Amino acid sequence: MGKKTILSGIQATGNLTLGNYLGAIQNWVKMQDEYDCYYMIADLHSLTVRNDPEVLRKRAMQVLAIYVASGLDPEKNTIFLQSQVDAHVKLNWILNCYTYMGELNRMTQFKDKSAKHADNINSGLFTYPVLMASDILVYNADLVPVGEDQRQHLEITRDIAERFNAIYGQTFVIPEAFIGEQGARIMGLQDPTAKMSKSATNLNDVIFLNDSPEDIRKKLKKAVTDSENCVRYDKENKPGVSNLMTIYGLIEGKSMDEVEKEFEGKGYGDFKNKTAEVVVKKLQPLQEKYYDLLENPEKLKEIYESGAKKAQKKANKIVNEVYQKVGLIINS
Ligand code: ATP
Ligand code: LTN
Repeated sequence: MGKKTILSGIQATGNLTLGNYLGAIQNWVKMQDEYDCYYMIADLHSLTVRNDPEVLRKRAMQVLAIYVASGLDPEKNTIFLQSQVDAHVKLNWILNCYTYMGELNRMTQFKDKSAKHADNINSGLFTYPVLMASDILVYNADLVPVGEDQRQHLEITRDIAERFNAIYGQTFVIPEAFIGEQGARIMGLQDPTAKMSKSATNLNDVIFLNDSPEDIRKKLKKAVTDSENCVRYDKENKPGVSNLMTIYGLIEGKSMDEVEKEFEGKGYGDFKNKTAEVVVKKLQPLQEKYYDLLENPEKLKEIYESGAKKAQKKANKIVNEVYQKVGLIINS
């Protein structure tokens, strides 16, 4: 049997964060040998909020450089820009006609984003999950590695695929979310009850992957904790400390019990310093590669161009099959 297929992506809406890395990219890197992996930059999804065109193009290249600098090998994985593979948009239209308004109305990300962008509640924001479903189904992906916040979008994807299959016969693989246990939700450093997000307004809430060591130390020093001064995992009552423990544990490959033991009898000062050191150590080599790649736009171009070609091949097959099934006429 061939390798199973994986697809995932990240929007180019800002600098990537430690949440993106620990919740998504780190898992992708682990999967690249075992699976046939498609990793895209979700630049079309980025258009659901307003962007400066030049900034969006720059951000897309930054996301690509982060993918590669994090250890995704462009030879082993198909790495591409969503907008360069037309099949996504073609399938998107079809699937729009198999998705109900009521289903989309229940999406919590739509509610959150409409509250954040009250002046621009566009229909792209509303139908965002249908494009995401198209991204996944157009490769017949078996697994989709994402953070916890994307679970609902995976569920609607499965519902759409099942609905289509029920009408037209077996067409789509029903994909499963792959959500790592611990890194599924890295929280903000200032507000540990909300997820760390690249579009956050309070910069102290977020560690960006390209933050300098000084900034990382400063931000972690300021991170909200509690008055107990005891490194103990308790998400409900100690969300700040538990979040830092998660970050520490994920980077060091340690369980929460092990982290508790390591810092027994030590205060938050020590714990924060140590956490800052492991984050800096993890990000330093990544940043070096990242800046090297950004200075080499030709190399980046080579990666996304050959990625798009490979992706297009697979995606076109599935779109043609869908066109045929719904009654469209395909040019031979
Ligand atoms: P935005 O703030 O623009 O909505 P974001 O930081 O949430 O962006 P996305 O592009 O929506 O990033 O997400 C990319 C991937 O990173 C998804 O798989 C998402 O689940 C994951 N991810 C994002 N933030 C976190 C987080 N704080 N913890 C764990 N995973 C995360
Ligand atoms: N909505 C996702 C980004 C995304 C995605 C996808 C993730 C767009 N298309 C397909 C997995 C599979 C997010 O993380 N905000």
